[in-house]
Amino acid sequence: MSSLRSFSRELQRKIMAKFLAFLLIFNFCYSNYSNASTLNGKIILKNSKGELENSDIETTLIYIAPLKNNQKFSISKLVPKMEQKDKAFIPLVMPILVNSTVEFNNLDPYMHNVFSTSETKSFDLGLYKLGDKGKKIKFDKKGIVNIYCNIHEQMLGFIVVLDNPYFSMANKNGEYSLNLEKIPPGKIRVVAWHRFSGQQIQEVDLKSNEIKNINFELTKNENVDMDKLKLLN
Ligand SMILES: [Cu+2]
Repeated sequence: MSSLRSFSRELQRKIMAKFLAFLLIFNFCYSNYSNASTLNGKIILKNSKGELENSDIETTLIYIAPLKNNQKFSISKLVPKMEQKDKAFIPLVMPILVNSTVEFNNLDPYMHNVFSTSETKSFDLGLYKLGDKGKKIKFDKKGIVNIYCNIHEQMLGFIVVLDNPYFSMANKNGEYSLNLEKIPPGKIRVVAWHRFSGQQIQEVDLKSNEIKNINFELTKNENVDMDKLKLLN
């Protein structure tokens, strides 16, 4: 009996040792996998004549093209809001992670309607006025969704549905900063997108814990067909 007890103690000890070794290795791999790299940069926007045209530079989106490592990302609990104010969609360009839900609120004292006929997501929220409870749509496919109002022809917004959370809008000076936490070192593609210029791509060989500077110069094409904008695959 006592030999059986000591055998079982021995077994427990071995299992515990294996478990501790596993924890140690797991922790090592995981800490190697984490990456505190940051991308910073500046966007310059020019017109077709080559002159600086930075008036709507803050509508430039910077994102990381699809990563090849099947990483899964969790959706933020904060519901992003696209508002209708002074006959415009605010923000004009809204990047979100795929499967996020967006709330649409009318802040004007008159009716608006919100709809899209985009391949990525087509929907129609009908007419609604100030104070009507925010209407919500889930975007379950990546791509660019053009948003319109059928009362005010000039209203156009974009929801850009991306498959990773590494995205940022430029600020009024054209600067951006992207925290690349948890992207493993290796080659990534950084994309700058403006609705008038299409996309510009730069490949970056990312190392662990590095701060990199990537600048973009985009040229506007005022004749671009807004209904044919596409994301990079
Ligand atoms: Cu409207």
